Amino acid sequence: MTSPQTHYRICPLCEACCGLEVRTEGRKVVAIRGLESDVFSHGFICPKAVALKDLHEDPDRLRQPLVKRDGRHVPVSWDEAFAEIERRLPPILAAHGRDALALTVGNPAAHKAGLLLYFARLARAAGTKNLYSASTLDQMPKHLQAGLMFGTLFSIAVPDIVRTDYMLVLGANPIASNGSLWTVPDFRGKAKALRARGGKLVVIDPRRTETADAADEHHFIRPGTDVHLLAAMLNTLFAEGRVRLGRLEPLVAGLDALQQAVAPFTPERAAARCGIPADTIRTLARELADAERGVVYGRIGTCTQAFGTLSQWLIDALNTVTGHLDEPGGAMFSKAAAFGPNTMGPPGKGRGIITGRHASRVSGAPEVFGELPMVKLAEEIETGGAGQVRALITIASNPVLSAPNGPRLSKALDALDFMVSVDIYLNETSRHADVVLPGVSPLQDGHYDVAFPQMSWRNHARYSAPVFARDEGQPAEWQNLLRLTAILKGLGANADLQALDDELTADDVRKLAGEQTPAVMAAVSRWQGPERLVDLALRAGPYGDRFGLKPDGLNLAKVADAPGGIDLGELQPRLPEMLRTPNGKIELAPAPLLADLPRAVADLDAELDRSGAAPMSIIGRRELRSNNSWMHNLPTLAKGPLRCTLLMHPDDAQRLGLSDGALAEVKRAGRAISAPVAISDAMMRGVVSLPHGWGHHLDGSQLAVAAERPGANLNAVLDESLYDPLSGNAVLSGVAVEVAAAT
Ligand SMILES: Nc1nc2c(c(=O)[nH]1)N[C@H]1C(S)=C(S)[C@@H](COP(=O)(O)OP(=O)(O)OC[C@H]3O[C@@H](n4cnc5c(=O)[nH]c(N)nc54)[C@H](O)[C@@H]3O)O[C@H]1N2
Ligand SMILES: Nc1nc2c(c(=O)[nH]1)N[C@H]1C(S)=C(S)[C@@H](COP(=O)(O)OP(=O)(O)OC[C@H]3O[C@@H](n4cnc5c(=O)[nH]c(N)nc54)[C@H](O)[C@@H]3O)O[C@H]1N2
Ligand code: SF4
Ligand SMILES: [Mo]
Repeated sequence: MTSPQTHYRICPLCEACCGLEVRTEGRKVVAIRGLESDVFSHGFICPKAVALKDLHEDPDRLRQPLVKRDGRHVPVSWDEAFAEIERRLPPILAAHGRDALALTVGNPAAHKAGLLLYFARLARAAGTKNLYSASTLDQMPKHLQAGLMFGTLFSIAVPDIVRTDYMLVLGANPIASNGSLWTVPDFRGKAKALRARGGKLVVIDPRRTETADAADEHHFIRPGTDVHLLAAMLNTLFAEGRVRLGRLEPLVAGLDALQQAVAPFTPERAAARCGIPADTIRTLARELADAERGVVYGRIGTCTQAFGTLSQWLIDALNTVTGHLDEPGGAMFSKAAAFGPNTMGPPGKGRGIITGRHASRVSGAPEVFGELPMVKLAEEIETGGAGQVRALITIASNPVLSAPNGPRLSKALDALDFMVSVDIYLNETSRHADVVLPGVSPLQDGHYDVAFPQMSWRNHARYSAPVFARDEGQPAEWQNLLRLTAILKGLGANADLQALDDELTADDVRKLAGEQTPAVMAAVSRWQGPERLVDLALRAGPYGDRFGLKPDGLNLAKVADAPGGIDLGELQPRLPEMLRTPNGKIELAPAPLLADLPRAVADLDAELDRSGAAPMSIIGRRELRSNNSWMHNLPTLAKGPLRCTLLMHPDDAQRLGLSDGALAEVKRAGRAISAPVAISDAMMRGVVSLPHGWGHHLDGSQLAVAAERPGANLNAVLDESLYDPLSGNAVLSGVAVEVAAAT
């Protein structure tokens, strides 16, 4: 008998980053529950956490590399897999240049310190302009707006929910999603407390969501029109003399330009477009302005639309002109213990951001934070000529399901000369790969959240060590990325990885500590790989021990010795210290946003098709027991009612002759999917909702549980030609489709 043990693990499955207690006996997981003593999540979890056991034990989870031979994937040794990559990839780059290789990185990388930190190294070594990520299917508008207004991509203001009296939520459903670009475990509990102390929660969404049900008020909005609502709220505040900047007055640039910019957006004009009455728009503006402590928060519904970046801008413009930015109970900035770009360099001023340093080859879409839009990947593979993408490495990314027009991308992947997938499954995307390099189970991996403390409801530092040792011979994921880096640097598949890692880490340290490099390297030498980088970042960070100069400060050893983490206190006002804009001000009217605004003004007067045959508008949705495209193979989550259903208002169902459970066909541009209808008056009329991440019926995948109920791929009908030109973000919401009874 092996004795039971308990371990601490930060849940890697969504942005809430809950602290878990994992009980094991030998190599078996016997229980997973929320850790009550976690300083950040206090025991909260959702049903997905328990599925980590399923994930760990999933027989379909890859444990050995695969190489495609004669169209079939066969297991090979690690050395064979890397030898195959070395044999096939460098000649393509030698013949066609660095841009012939594209890299995509997906959502799980944000939850794996090893993947995130070593992807950066891989991308640098690749030296290609063709970098793509899930960010342009998700939150790029937010990063761009944060960069333009506050100076860095991670300067994201989050609601100080525990102290607010008024919260306006647009395009987010944190009760199902558990929050995004805002790390906030137990949103439901915190929202309940808000209301219990007399506060008010208002939700704007084309569906009356779980979050709307827990709110005081909900308003339907026509998908894709938040820009009009937000601009009209600002218009109201200016018209009624309610703008108050408070202590931010000397820090704000562009107030007059903002006032002029929103002038065309009267509540009456906006109402006609967005479907929310003018009086309601005025009331929302007044309530926000009158709230002692109030905040506006907008998430994916306001990002994945044609006016994504404009909407993010106007959200923080509202927070600023109502005096709620950087105030307790308003929209505040976290102060991360490590990796925070707004904690580095001299305080109060910086270089700001630059975009458009290069553009995509075929469409000329501008680079944003070094990335090109995921919607442009297929055409870069398909279109011949110098710079054509001929090889691809996907890292924890499944664009065949997650990007619009997945079928086109799927076909394009078949046309590549060579493809590598770093993934844990043989799925819709990795089935196209010539070589698949499996990652480890999260329980075999140490973890520190690199990204999420930049936007957390409370400051904290937490580390979780691996629960189990890796399987015999299985490298850590960062080691696989480092080995790919070695190949791309021309060092070969059998390079000395330790030496390469030391060299790359010393480069990082040199930038940070200059002459002190040897001393700093010695100080962090107790750790290896990503842990060494975390130790470095913590020690150099705003709470750090400065490598011994501040003995009371943080380092990774201290954080690791505190299971449940170290609390760093509630959010504190950080202006002007956190600004990194060139003029040291909050940019209320950044030039690129002003330049893009005429597009929204033109849309304000867009003719609404009110004829009976108007196409339906389709939006997505998230379900608590699912996560994007890759958790449908876990029995604990897969069981229960069918989740991939098409929600539709009863009037629309009647008009289209569809009854509950009937199969509907959804069509656009000659592509079609079908899904069972679920009739619900929670839908706005004219809008249907289907979750994304389904469609697990494709040949060559190895997902036995998911294939039993494959669902329909929403992205098979969405349109890669639709995107926000500023951020490159895909339009995934409010796309016009035809809906009819399936024949
Ligand atoms: N229509 C529509 N499309 C959407 C969205 C939407 O709302 N509507 N949402 C978008 C959003 S917000 C996002 S973030 C993207 C996500 O887009 P992606 O990141 O492309 O998709 P995921 O479904 O998260 O798939 C992650 C991949 O990582 C693999 N994986 C999981 N864990 C690990 C690991 O530990 N290591 C490795 N190496 N691989 C791992 C999985 O097997 C899977 O192949 O989807 C976007 N697509
Ligand atoms: N259970 C679960 N949790 C998840 C995920 C998951 O797939 N499942 N995915 C994770 C990921 S990668 C992310 S990015 C986050 C996202 O987290 P959230 O942003 O909270 O995502 P959603 O739950 O999709 O909520 C978006 C809401 O926007 C609404 N909406 C759609 N179009 C519009 C519009 O034009 N205007 C407005 N105002 N609203 C609109 C939708 O109806 C929906 O209710 O969730 C994360 N957490
Ligand atoms: S909400 Fe659920 S999936 Fe998200 S981190 Fe917490 S336990 Fe994990
Ligand atoms: Mo996402």
